[in-house]
Amino acid sequence: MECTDKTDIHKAFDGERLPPGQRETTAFPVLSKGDVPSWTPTTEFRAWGALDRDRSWTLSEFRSLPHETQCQDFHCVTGWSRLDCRFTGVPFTTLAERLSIDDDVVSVTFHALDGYTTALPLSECMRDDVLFAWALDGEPLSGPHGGPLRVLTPHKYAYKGAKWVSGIAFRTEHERGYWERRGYSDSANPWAEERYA
Ligand SMILES: Nc1nc2c(c(=O)[nH]1)N[C@H]1C(S)=C(S)[C@@H](COP(=O)(O)O)O[C@H]1N2
Ligand SMILES: [Mo]
Repeated sequence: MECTDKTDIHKAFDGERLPPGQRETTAFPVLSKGDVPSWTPTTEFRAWGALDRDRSWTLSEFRSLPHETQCQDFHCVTGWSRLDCRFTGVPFTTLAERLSIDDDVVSVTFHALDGYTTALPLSECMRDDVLFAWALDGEPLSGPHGGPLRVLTPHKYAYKGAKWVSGIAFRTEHERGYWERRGYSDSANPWAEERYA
């Protein structure tokens, strides 16, 4: 399968491929704050906030947006990294091109069906490797790993990537997410070992 390689992004962070304090695993552990929520047939992915108008996509509409398969590394703040994950999905930048984002937007909050939230500055979202993905290694993303739709943020610890993502809010002020309010770093750069606030 054709795969755009994003496994060299560590160079831009002056770091090794395996960030400090991480160990490589070939397993893919599941880390969720609670049970796997269900995506019902009426659930839509929504974009709202400081936009010219709110937008929504059904899952099939979302999957018909321009998408690609990327090779990405995945770094969990608890110390494991899974290298060479092949995720298929829509880049944040592709979605952003279809929105009219107000000039005063500074931050995006990602909302998930389990009540989880996480947020990133808009500038840290505007990367083609920030992916809304529905497949891993050629298979549909499993429920425990965030299927049918999750976010990947390979430039951050993985808690910045919301599983079961149901929407994104464009905000004129940054707000902290679920783990960020509970002591985890808001900047979450793996190569600077920004684990805790
Ligand atoms: N909606 C939601 N997204 C989430 C979480 C969660 O509990 N709920 N956990 C985060 C954390 S802490 C990590 S490390 C990764 C884990 O992804 P995985 O279970 O696919 O390994 O998802 C992140 N995204
Ligand atoms: Mo995590």
